[in-house]
Amino acid sequence: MGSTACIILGAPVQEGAGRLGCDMGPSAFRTAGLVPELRNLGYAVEDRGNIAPAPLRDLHHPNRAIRALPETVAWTESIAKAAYEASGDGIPIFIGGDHSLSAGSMTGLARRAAEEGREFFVLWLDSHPDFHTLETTTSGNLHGIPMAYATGLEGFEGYFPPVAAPINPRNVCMMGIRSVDPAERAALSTSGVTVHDMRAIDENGIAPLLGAFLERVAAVDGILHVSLDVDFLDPGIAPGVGTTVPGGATFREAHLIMEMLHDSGLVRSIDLVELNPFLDERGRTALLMVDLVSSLMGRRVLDRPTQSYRHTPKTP
Ligand code: 6HN
Ligand code: MN
Ligand code: MN
Ligand code: MN
Repeated sequence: MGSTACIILGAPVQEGAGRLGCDMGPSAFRTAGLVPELRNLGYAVEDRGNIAPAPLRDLHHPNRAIRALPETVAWTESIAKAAYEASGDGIPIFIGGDHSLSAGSMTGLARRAAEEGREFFVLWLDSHPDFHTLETTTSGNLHGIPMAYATGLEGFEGYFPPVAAPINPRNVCMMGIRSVDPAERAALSTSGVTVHDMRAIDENGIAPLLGAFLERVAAVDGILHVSLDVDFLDPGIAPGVGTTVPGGATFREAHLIMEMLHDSGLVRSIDLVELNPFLDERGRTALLMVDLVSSLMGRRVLDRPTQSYRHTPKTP
């Protein structure tokens, strides 16, 4: 990834979350030094500023729980467009913004991958699967729907933009899952999505689980997108998020994932979502997220790659 450009795209969407504050996320990522950190690693960095939502349309859904449908749809439209465009220019890094931004980023990126004739994969790092449809959400918070939408589940037609290239659920690997609503559990069980909950991480460790997935991506020369929700991390190290769930990934587990991802050479785009600076403590969550990105983009402790479960890229 060293010679590639990083394209920073701010997406200050907060309407998908249950509480306000994620609109300050892009500023916090910039304040925490994301751009200089990437430049220090040798990347050319282009910060394209913040995306604006498309014009609002008057939309109503029979599920009365749903909140901010026109706003979330408008953001999805504009983010998908920006994602599609940026993916032709370098490695897009979306700084959110709540997780509804991934409805746009993943569909725009998957469309690009399909046009290139490449298989699109997603590593989903979150305590939640975000696998609700518009029918099944009970909170009505639309940061709970992006994976269902991007994998082409039914019920979004007529509201959200049509999905040009639905992601194959078999190409999705979720890690860190520990809060699943009943309707999500039912939908996941027949979906083909690989779900590694916290118990799977406790019993196996990160390396074999992630290593097996990376081998699958590499085997077909796939394109890998990483979607990192702050609440994947344990609240003790990452308090700056509205949906904390106890028992999350440790500092060491999260860094190991990032280092393995870098060594794989497979990552082509990243979402950094759900950072809520209003809930953070002196910027520590923002700084930790930037620290993780640094590992993902190539910072090393020693001048050698990780020793095990290393995918050797076909072209050095
Ligand atoms: N996130 N499943 C819950 C809901 O309200 O639908 C939580 C969603 C969390 C969303 O993690 O981005
Ligand atoms: Mn109305
Ligand atoms: Mn999420
Ligand atoms: Mn989450």
